[in-house]
Amino acid sequence: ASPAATTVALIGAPTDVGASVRGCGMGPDALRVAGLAECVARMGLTVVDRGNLAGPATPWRAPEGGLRHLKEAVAWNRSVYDAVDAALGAGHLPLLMGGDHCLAIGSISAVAWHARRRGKTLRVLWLDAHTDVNTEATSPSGNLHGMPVACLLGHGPSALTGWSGLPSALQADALRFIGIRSVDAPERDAIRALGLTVFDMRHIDEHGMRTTMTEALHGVDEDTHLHVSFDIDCLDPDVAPGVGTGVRGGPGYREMQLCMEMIADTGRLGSMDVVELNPALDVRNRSAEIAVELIESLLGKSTLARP
Ligand code: 4U7
Ligand code: MN
Ligand code: MN
Ligand code: MN
Repeated sequence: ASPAATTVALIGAPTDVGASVRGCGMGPDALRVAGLAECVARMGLTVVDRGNLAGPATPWRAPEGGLRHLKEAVAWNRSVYDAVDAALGAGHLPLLMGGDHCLAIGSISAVAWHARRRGKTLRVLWLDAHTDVNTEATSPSGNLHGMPVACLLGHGPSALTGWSGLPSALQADALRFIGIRSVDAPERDAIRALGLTVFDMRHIDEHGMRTTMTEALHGVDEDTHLHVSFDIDCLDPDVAPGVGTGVRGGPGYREMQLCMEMIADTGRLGSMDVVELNPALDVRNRSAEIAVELIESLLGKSTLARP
């Protein structure tokens, strides 16, 4: 099935402001070099490349008040919010090319605002090795790429919450995590306290990706706006080595592709983030190429037409 829009807007946000390791600011160009625009066009969709957003350089300061680079992260997220908002306003499917995962705060806040205005129910699939639900009070690193989920749920620095026009862009029941295998102890408490639905690697091992995705997509219907936030470190690092915070034991290529194919089958994909790709750590742009292939599946590529 095709996504909900016929035009895909590529939005580059070349920053590593929220990350611990330098290099994911080169993500947008690595995805372009790997042929992302051509892949979207192959799927019969119109593609517009909005180029790269501008923003402050990463100063590599120490955390202040449990947060690193808050001011710079706010500036980047503001630009991302505006670009995603403009794409959705034009009826396009925004594809945010990160950059690190803190950019999902701006991206998903804009998506939440549009979904609410159009009377759509928002469902966010968070494909990641990590749950990213730390706050300045719990984060072991102070890095904002470990906090976007908390911010979107209304917990975190006030400068990064409430962007959707409501105290929280997301309600806990809108979120599904897939591929999780690294959760800090305070994040575990937050998951329980907030009632978050986490399909961790053990769940995928025991039930398989097919059952997992059937569960994660349960309730998605014609009134759903589906957002996919794809952290490249969700993949096993043997498959996609170009990430700053890789964790062994992730989904393989085929498993991840089935995940994408089942999302595509809903026909409800309305927006997405591709984040945390770090070309400085990649091998011959392999991780970017794999990301592009997976996006092709997400946009509806299938080997045989299915009923
Ligand atoms: B990513 C971490 F402590 N939890 O908060 C943290 F393990 O966007 C990692 O998922 C966060 O890549 C990873 O710093 C953020 C750490
Ligand atoms: Mn991650
Ligand atoms: Mn992440
Ligand atoms: Mn990471």
